[in-house]
Amino acid sequence: MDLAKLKQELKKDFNLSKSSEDLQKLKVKYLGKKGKITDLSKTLGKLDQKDRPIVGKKINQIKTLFQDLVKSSSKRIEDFELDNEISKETVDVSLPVGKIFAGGLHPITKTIDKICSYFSAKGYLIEEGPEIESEYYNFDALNIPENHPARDMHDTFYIDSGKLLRTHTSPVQIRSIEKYNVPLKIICPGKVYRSDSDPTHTPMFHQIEGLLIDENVNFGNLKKELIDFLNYFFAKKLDVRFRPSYFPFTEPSAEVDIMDKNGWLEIMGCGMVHPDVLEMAGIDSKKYSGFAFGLGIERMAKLDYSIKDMRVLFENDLKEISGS
Ligand code: 2NL
Repeated sequence: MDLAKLKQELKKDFNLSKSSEDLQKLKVKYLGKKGKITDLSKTLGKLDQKDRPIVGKKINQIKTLFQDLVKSSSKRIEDFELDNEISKETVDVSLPVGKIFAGGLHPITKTIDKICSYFSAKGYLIEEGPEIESEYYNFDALNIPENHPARDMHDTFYIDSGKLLRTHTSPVQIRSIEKYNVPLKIICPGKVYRSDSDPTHTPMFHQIEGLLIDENVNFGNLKKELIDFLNYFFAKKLDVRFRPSYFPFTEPSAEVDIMDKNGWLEIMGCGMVHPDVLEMAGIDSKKYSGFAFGLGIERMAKLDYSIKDMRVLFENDLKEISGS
């Protein structure tokens, strides 16, 4: 065996090795059971006694060379494999980013904020109250006595011993009259509950009611306040119509309609606070008068955000309600 040739072959093999597997194969090829260096070592025994140390030394040199080559190639291959791995994992920072969902407020929340901040800027106090109410605040104080058909109209959820889930936010207004006395300007947003549930009615929905009590408040003041608000809310000059209606707690009462592309659209209810309601709250109805109005938030949010189906507001599918 030509040792110089073997050395050359060894160096060439190592130069060509490209992976850890290649190195493993070389170990087998040269140092395995039938490896080339192993074979050489086996020939030692057949040599003349005097030649053995010389050839043995050369074989050892080749083994050392093999180890050195393994070391240097390992380093080269490791670097190469790492470079490969890194280049595969490269992130192209110039690519456009996908849509980012940063989260946002629910359309109902945004609509409440929009309406409350408008009235707040006009000096109305924003007032909230309990969702579990007594029959007194929800009905009696609002001129809706027991056995009055309006109680059935409201499809009330009763809890027990005279407690119920409020059917409107009006009880908050009665509580506020007791708390602040008059004159008074308040706006009351919140959840209300009625036990009807079908595609257009949910058992829980949101309402905002406004109440202004002072001396010499008249229906003209109410009309101006609501027309100004509606023009602000829809950001355009609207045709507004006040149509006679009935609520037990106001007299006279009216529904407010706006002209929509499909004709008149009922948008809120209002009226002059019934003198009996004022008197029950301890206010002199000869000295003071007031107006009140109420509107459904879901309806307003639906119009403001062009939501087709109101159920979207309750299903909380982020694709439907975020960014709207
Ligand atoms: C509607 C109609 C309305 C009121 C609410 C009210 C409150 C007090 C006294 C008198 Cl304390 N009135 N609230 C008045 C008229 C209409 O709401 O359609 N709401 C969705």
